[in-house]
Amino acid sequence: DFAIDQYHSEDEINGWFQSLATAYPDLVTVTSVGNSLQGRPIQLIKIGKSTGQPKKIFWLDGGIHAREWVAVSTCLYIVNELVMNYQTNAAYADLINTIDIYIAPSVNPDGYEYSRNTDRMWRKTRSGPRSGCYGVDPNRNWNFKWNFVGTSSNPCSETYDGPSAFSEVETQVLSNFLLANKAQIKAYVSLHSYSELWMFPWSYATHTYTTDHQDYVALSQQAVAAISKKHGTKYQWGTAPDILYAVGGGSFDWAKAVAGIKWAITLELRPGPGDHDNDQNYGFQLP
Ligand code: 0X9
Ligand code: ZN
Repeated sequence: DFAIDQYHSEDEINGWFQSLATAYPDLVTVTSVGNSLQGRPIQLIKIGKSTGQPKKIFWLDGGIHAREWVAVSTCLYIVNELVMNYQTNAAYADLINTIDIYIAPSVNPDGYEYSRNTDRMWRKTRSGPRSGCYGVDPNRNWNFKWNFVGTSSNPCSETYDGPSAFSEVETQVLSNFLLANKAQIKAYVSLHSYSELWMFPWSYATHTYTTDHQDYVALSQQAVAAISKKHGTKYQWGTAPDILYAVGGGSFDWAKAVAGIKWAITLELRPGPGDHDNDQNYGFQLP
């Protein structure tokens, strides 16, 4: 009775996760990485079969920007897909037996609820007011290249990076969780919208690449080919400054530089950026 083709509230998501934990106790564990400023749990669902040994972790999060609802829904879709088809899909079963998949679908829950109930285009957290304005951009608030580029020190800006790095309790608890589990986490993937982009470090400067850049190139080519094969959508790939714009204090540079996670990837989901795309005019407000 959980409609996977609809957008859902925090309460609905949490209720569904609890029911999955009850129905699939050997497959699903539900916990939280901590609470938001307004006291909402930042829910985390772990999908994996216990082997009695520490397993590698694949991390996926969504909703760091409040108005990017499809990022939340895509996390939920993946949860549903894995849990419901585990018994019949050998590839899923193999994945779930081998690694643990950690999915945090809505890592800015106060912002998400504010976007659902009050201001559809809300992006930031809900801290403040500072200078009469609310919120910090949680994808400018991490302590790597904080306040360096693509950011603002004005509390009224959409890309306000906060009074200090990790000023936001949401980025604090999330980063602490990632650090505590960094030995196991092999991939950090963060979902945003929109424009159909597949991005990897470094995002703080143009033409600035990691030492394993060739690994990222090879993976990205395979990934966008796989995406295209499914529905014909053409994702562009590259570093954020090379294909979008430079950003300091973002989560994925931090995941690579500070937590030392091998794969750190940010996607901009649908709709696409251009005229070729029938749904491009919806922007963040994808039906
Ligand atoms: O500006 C952003 O934070 C992202 N675009 S969005 O329209 N979803 O706001 C791009 C971020 C790319 N870089 C990192 N994630 N570090
Ligand atoms: Zn975003």
